[in-house]
Amino acid sequence: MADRQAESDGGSLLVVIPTYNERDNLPPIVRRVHAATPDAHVLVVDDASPDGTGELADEMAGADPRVQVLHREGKGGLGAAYLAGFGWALRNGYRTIVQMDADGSHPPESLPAMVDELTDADLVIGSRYVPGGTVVNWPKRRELLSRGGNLYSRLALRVPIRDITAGYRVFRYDVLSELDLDDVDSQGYCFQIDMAWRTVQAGFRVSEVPITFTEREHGYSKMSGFIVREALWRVTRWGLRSRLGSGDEGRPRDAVSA
Ligand SMILES: Nc1nc2c(ncn2[C@@H]2O[C@H](COP(=O)(O)OP(=O)(O)OP(=O)(O)O)[C@@H](O)[C@H]2O)c(=O)[nH]1
Ligand SMILES: [Mg+2]
Repeated sequence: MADRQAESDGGSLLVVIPTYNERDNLPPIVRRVHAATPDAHVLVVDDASPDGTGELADEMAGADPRVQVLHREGKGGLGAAYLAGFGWALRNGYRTIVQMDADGSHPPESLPAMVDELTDADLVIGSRYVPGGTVVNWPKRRELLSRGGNLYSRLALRVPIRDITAGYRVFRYDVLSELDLDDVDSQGYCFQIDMAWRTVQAGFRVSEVPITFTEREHGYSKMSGFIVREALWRVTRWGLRSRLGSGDEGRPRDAVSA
């Protein structure tokens, strides 16, 4: 893995954007991030995209000191890319770390509200399923699957998070530094559930802020039978383990707010 390890100039908010073939989407999303939060730094984590997204990111970094790039050798999956970005963020001392997809599904315009919410929380989730949140351009079948996955996770894990599979999040430094990130190997949607579950179990406060999630206009969905089965199996196992363990491994319900 080539890591440019550019030094942070003291900016405290880092937006981690993983990319795999996102040439068309990257410039507009970074522009929107800086329009919404001018002081934010952006870390693009590119897995040697065949379409040249990594080179484009380097050009953007050359033109704007707020943009930096972490190059990885090959496609390693979204979870691994985020974990690499989180490690980089911790090493560079960022206090607030955002995860945001490049495809425009996660509106940068909601970032100020999400960061504000961090005064009362340690992890803020940009949520489709709290009042005010919504999904644009999703087939009914996809929404049902997402809602079903969230309902199942909420019941199995007994955490009152409405959108635990959401990928738009703001973490405090303390959360990511306390969790054992080396131990996280979940893929796809399960990565999001895994991180939220670990955050809850470590006693941190989770809050949700409504967002408008817009499905990407170009490209194809990564949703597959494998991703669904992995999430179902792992969530079931975690839920059973917490029930059979101390009996109350989760935190008090009132610590999570929407
Ligand atoms: N670095 C890196 N980024 C990835 C990889 N896979 C996906 N991404 C990025 O992760 C973000 C989310 O991926 P998407 O393809 O949008 O996946 P999704 O949102 O789960 O599913 P759809 O939008 O429905 O396709 C995007 O910014 C992708 O470019 C990967 O293997 N490596
Ligand atoms: Mg997407």
